[in-house]
Amino acid sequence: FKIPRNPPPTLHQPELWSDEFNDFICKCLIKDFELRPNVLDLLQHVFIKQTVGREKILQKQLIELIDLNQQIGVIEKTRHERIHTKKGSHMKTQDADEVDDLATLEVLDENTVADQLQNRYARDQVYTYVGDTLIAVNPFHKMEIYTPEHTKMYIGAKHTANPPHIFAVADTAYQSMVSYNNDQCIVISGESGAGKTESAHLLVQQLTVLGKANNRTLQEKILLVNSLVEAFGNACTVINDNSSRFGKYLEMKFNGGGTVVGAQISEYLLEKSRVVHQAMGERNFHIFYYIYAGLADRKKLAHYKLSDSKTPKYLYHENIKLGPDIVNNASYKEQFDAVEQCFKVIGFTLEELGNVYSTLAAILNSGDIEFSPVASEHQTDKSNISNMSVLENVASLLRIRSDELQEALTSHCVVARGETIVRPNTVEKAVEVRDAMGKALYSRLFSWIVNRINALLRPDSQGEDDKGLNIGILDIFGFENFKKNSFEQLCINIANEQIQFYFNQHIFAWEQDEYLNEEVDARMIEYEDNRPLLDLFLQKPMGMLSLLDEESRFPQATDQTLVEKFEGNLKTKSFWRPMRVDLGFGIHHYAGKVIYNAAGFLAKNRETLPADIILLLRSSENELIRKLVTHPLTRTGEVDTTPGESGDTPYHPRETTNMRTQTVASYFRYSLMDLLSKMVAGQPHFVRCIKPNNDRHANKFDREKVLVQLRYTGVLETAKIRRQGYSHRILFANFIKRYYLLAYHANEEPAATPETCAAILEKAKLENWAMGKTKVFLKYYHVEHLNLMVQQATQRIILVQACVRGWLG
Ligand code: AD9
Ligand code: MG
Repeated sequence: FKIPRNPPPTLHQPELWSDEFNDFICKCLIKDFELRPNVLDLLQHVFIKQTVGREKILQKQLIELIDLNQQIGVIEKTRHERIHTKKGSHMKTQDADEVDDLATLEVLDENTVADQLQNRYARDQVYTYVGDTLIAVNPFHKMEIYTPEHTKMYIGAKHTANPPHIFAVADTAYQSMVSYNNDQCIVISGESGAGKTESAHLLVQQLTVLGKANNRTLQEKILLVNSLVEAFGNACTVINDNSSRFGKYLEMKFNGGGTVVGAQISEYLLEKSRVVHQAMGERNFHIFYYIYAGLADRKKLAHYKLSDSKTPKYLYHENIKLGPDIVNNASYKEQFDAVEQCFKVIGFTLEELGNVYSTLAAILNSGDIEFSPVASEHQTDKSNISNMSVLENVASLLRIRSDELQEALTSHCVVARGETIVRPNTVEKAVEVRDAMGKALYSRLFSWIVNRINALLRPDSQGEDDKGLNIGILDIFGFENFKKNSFEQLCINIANEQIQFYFNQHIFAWEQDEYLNEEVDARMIEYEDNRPLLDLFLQKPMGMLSLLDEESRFPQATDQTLVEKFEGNLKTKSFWRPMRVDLGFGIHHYAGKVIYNAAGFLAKNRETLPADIILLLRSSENELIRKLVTHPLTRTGEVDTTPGESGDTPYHPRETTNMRTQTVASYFRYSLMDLLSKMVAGQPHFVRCIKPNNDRHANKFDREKVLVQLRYTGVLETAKIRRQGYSHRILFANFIKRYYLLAYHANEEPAATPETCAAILEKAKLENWAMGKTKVFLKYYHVEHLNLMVQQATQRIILVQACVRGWLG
């Protein structure tokens, strides 16, 4: 930047300045560019009239002022300083035509956007703004940009003062919560392995600092929550070694003063089928490996009826054939210690921990129960347990009677004409019941842990009058497209479809509606509306999930009749039947075409835990097991989101009258609605994660791959609407309440009219805003500028007062 040779003309009476003073002002300006308006204003309002001939005193006072200013931290680093000193030597400097915000690009097309991202990525600048949305390209290597210095650097700083960063998103959400006194929600999206979960961690990390958790323990606990639930809810997939297999909405709770006071998590749709079966190249949930290795390390395997020489079936896969592969894995052992530490710090008791381990061990053992067919007089479809010792082990871990377990696995009761008849289970059916038990125990255990965490981190003093504020962070499983896609992928992809819809609504639809209503002139942007696709899935009664439910009610239905039903009813281009794929059907998702295989859809959707098993588990002498099945009619993982009545354990699964018939699909629909209702309550912020390549390589930018993601996430359209549109719409009265200080005296009460608003905006020297019928329409950078001005005005008042007090005293 250029040092002004002469003071700007806005200053009164520059001819009165001596050369010496002139020089000094120039030095001040060099010392800190951003301070300029402060210095000028102060000169104008406070000093000028009385300072002719008193330059020396003034110099001294200005130096004090600058020091004070620096202490308060008002001063922002200039761009110049930032690029050359802050980032350290490994960072290459930014090219002149590179921009931090894509919405400011002069040429706005796909290639320019891709070029920008690629060049930035090449010099490890993985974050880029598109207006107020953040794009995060996965670096796939550790970066030195999350240090305590960075944390500090992004607190209360203007977006343009620092390079784009995930910490800035946390800051915007926090400042917005504090300034406007409303809830915020940060939505992180992107395909599997794009970096959502990592981003969520970083947000929580920054928010705990912003929320000045004065209670160190609380801060520590909140930071551990993510690691703990991820040990239970994440697993290694072919795409991501730490793939989230559930959706997570973490709400950080703040009091009215902006101090963090607690946290709550909601979990959605744990992919529990993984407990009993993993696709090629994939693994079970992390915790099973951790506990297996950890218990071996402590010589406790025998206590939990596990053996280090024989891998439990549920953990067995092509790379791990032998128990020792797991038990000798040092990293698993470390992780086990870490998980245990998390449990303890968060506040779980040793007894609870022991119960959790027994439950996990029982699940692992149950996978090894084997059945063999028994030929009886009339039929051959009875089954028997071929390894009774394993059954005994499971029963002892679950603290139930083994003969009853045997019966519950190998037979079932049917009620016919008022009479209860016991029918034998085929081997196939027995295996199904065994697996259903493992899945149900695991997902209920997961829900119990989440609810326990919530009870331990619930803010204690939030009464009716102090509802408090919260910032929610949504991190779900990303869009998936495998070689073979099943019911789980369908659910995951529908959830992503819904999040995309939510994004579109906020960025495009609602914004454009409001222009029309408020008669504001703004160019409409074309965007890909995925509403028809959501209808295809969720509409009643002819949407895909409804059809699936309907078919699940027919005992004679098969996966084949299901696909035929889809084909007969879903008349849209987004659905088709591919040739030569039995049970196959294709969906054209917003993020691409996926071929699903309907094999097992009906069974997965119906999936109920037999009443016999539930009754048996309710008789357990283990308190935890009893708790997990206290409400016998609930479906697995189903948790009421309203707080329970009893204080001790808030695990209160939702009970409805038709639970027995509730399917996975209808629960899924309910969960999605529940999630949305939480999100809609807050002001949203978006983080779009981009995966630069499929090989998880650092420094590899697969341009085609990125382009596809830019297309389906609507980055280009977002940039356009952010440049042309107005992301903030504030009612006149609210706008004036917050910003009148910039144009009026503190004791004035200007009328809530468009004229007052315009006066403030003009005083702030802003351009390109628009005035609606009831609201002021602002661009995202206007708001940032206004907020900073309010902050500076307030601080300036403090400074001037301090100076005046200094002269007088
Ligand atoms: V999934 O939908 O849950 O399968 P995510 O959550 O989008 O997926 P995740 O955050 O787990 O992806 O990131 C995948 C991997 O990318 C991580 O395990 C890291 O190795 C890597 N990653 C992601 N973000 C960063 C980062 N900011 N710095 C360094 C990162 N590495
Ligand atoms: Mg994840």
